[in-house]
Amino acid sequence: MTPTESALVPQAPGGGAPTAGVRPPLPVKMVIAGGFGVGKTTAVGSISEIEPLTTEAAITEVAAGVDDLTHTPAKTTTTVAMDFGCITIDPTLKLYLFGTPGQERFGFMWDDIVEGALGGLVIVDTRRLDDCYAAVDYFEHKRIPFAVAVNAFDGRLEHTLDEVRWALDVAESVPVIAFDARERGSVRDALLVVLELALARTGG
Ligand SMILES: Nc1nc2c(ncn2[C@@H]2O[C@H](COP(=O)(O)OP(=O)(O)OP(=O)(O)O)[C@@H](O)[C@H]2O)c(=O)[nH]1
Ligand SMILES: [Mg+2]
Repeated sequence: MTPTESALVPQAPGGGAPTAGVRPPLPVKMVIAGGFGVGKTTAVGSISEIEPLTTEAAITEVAAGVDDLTHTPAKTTTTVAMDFGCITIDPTLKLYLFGTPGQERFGFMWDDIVEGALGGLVIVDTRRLDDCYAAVDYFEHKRIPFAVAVNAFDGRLEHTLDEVRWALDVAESVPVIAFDARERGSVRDALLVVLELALARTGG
């Protein structure tokens, strides 16, 4: 076990050795990030094996002219703190998912939310690429392994993955993939890409 892994293994109450025989799955923290309304809360909700913890609040008129609702007219709420969910990948590994808020005014929370994360999934809506630069920049500067997941709203992408890579100017080492935030299997595949990347980075 690497030092990172051993630091992540939960200890038995009282600080003793973990219960002999049954090893709990390794807990890994992952962040689901991205601009306003790209599908972060939807993605956490689709994959979580527990009822996700959400912090949705009604979008007020203060957001008018700030956040673009043209493409998501049905969206009436926004995340004001974070989303939380989890998914057991296999008996040895469990992902704890932390979704960020998307509105810019909550940007100050991102540092706390990503603390200790092994990797991030940055969700992008190709109809509003302008709203996505900040999240990509954030992960690049933090040096947290991340993948860009293009949410295929209504089953189609406005731009090819190569165009998205070029427009967002992401490094070749950053995977750019297409996914559907509403599909459990699709979110799982996207998370596995991040996991693989993060494990390769930690030498796992
Ligand atoms: N058609 C379609 N609608 C989607 C998809 N993903 C999310 N939605 C809808 O788009 C809206 C935005 O989804 P959210 O999951 O709230 O987005 P978010 O990124 O958490 O938003 P904030 O927390 O406000 O930044 C909701 O109305 C969803 O129902 C998708 O893949 N296809
Ligand atoms: Mg949200």
